[in-house]
Amino acid sequence: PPDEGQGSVVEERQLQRVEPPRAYQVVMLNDDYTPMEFVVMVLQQHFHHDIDAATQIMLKIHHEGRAVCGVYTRDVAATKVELVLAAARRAGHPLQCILEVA
Ligand code: NFA
Repeated sequence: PPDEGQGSVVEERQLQRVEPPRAYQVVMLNDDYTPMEFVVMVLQQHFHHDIDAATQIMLKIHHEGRAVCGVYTRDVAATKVELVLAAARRAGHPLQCILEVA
């Protein structure tokens, strides 16, 4: 077996192959009450879309019922869902978003 003592960084990488982390998508759902402007703001502030991309995603949700807001590792995606739901509740809107395995 290769020498594992005093191993170089290159050797360590060859010995420890790891799977990439599973990807999770944050999916936002349509409702009849949340203002379009609020959804666009959330998409800009929490998912870093510019105003044009945020508007397109908001309209896709409005017309198709749902759209992917972003794809992240599990912890980052779960935190985004919590922050978005907290912002929506705070503003009094029923906006929903969920995690899905990408
Ligand atoms: N359907 C909402 C409205 O007409 C807008 C909306 C878009 C809500 C995307 C939730 C998600 N005010």
